[in-house]
Amino acid sequence: MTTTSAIWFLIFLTVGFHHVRYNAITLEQPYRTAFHFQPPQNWMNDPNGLMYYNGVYHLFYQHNPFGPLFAVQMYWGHSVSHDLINWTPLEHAFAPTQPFDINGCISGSTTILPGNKPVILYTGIDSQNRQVQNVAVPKDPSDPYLREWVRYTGNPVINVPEGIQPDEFRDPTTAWLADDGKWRVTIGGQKDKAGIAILFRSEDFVNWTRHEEPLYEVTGSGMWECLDFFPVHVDGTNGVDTSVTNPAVKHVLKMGVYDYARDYYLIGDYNPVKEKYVSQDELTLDSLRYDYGKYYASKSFYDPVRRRRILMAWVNESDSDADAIAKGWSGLQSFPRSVWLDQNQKQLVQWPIEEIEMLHENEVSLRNENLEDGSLHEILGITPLQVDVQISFKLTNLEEAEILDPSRLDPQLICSEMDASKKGIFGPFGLLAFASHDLTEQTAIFFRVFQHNGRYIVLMCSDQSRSSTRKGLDKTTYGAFVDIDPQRDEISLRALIDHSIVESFGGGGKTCIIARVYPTLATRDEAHLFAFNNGTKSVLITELSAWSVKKARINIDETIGCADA
Ligand code: DQQ
Repeated sequence: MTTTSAIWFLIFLTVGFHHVRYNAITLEQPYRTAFHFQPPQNWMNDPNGLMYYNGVYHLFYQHNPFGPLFAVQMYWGHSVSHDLINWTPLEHAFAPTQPFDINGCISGSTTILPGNKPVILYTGIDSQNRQVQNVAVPKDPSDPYLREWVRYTGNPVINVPEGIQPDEFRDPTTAWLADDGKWRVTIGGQKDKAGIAILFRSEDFVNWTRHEEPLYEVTGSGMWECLDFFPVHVDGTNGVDTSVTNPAVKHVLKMGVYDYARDYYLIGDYNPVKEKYVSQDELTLDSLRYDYGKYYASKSFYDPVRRRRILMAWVNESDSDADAIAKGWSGLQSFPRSVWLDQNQKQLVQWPIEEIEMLHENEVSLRNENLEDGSLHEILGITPLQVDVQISFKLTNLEEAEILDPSRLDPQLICSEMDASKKGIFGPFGLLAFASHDLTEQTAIFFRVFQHNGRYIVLMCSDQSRSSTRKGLDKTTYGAFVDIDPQRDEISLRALIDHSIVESFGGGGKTCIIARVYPTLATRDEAHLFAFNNGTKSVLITELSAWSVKKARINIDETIGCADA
């Protein structure tokens, strides 16, 4: 390059860069979130390597630093936090620069080795497009933020195993230490259409041996990615460190089922001697999911500070690539949730971490208000675009509930056919988020109660069909049953509402649904939040509490337009 062309190239770079910045500053950003994690700009997908180390929480994430759309050559974004609420952006932990990851640094996990030594195991796409597993350690373990990571020169430490396609072997879990003093790690793949959790063991984290049999496999389920494997107490809500195996714990195996982009999980027992996992139930399309809305590639970690297991996941957009380009970003992380085994040992329960309370202000509350057929109760005194709301309903005379058609037991289908506008007997009742004053726009999160096989069954729906006047959005309605007895229990709903996301927890966190929505009328001062009942039977709001949620400091780049508090 001549000197003149080099100067022109520099000018072009500078002008080009400022042009991008200028757009970012002047763009309206009504859909950027206030308390859900997102990077300053561009594309983000899976959370990676969540961990707590020396007083600091770390969140790494799949990032395309060059634009708001997915790219194969992923980087590891890196942010740190003291409270899991406010996050400071750091330099990328990895860029695809080495022969063993030159075509992408994709998902992986952290493990804390004895002596408090963090190590990352991640998938790299190598120069021959093979998915291989690589190790990295902090350059300076005394740096409080672990800004720089050094990749082991002997990478890859695990090559594609025999019989596995080179592009079907990815996303190592956090490793666990077995009684024999050796590490175990499991990595997702598929073999002859069976989803498999391939198991490896190692003494030193560098030399890994494949166990002949997978930890678990399911014929016909297709490729598994982003596995997670962790113990949960059989009794109590405390979390358990990943290496714990004893009769007081059960094990959860979570698999990202690629063909459906869904995170399913199983509960079962792990036998470390036989190196086998035995689940209580079989994996089917109706199996348990962490979340029945837009939610994928989740990852959990054990937080020793509050002795809990925390879960986060990638929440994709529901708008188009063109919208992502206009916004300059794409992708959120779900709000961190504590996760534990339900008392009945049949499912997990999830709940927003209590640190959200540091963002609460303007509490409003209500008790014992009857909602008759067709009533709307506006929740005033909060900021409807940034709110944490909890509401509980009590129902009486349930024997009048509709009978569920036994030929239609698919909850998502029932929710989309019987959307919030279709009157029932008990339900729909719940919340209308992001509602315009005339209700043209509304995101309805609601319940219906049916009779089925001699008992009562509670359906939870998130209905996006009227969430925006805009066309070309994915407005899929989501639904799932909530395992509670409405004769005995109140029916509770909590919703974290944040500009373009509604994260809903039914039945105290037994059923969770995330929806992405992009209102055009229900924005800024024009948005409302209502409790509603559109069933012929009245329902009693026993308790309602709502808080405005202050804006957290999340990866703030002051040059970028952010959602208003
Ligand atoms: N995303 C990563 C992969 C993972 C997939 C690539 C799941 O490692 O399997 O960005 O969303």
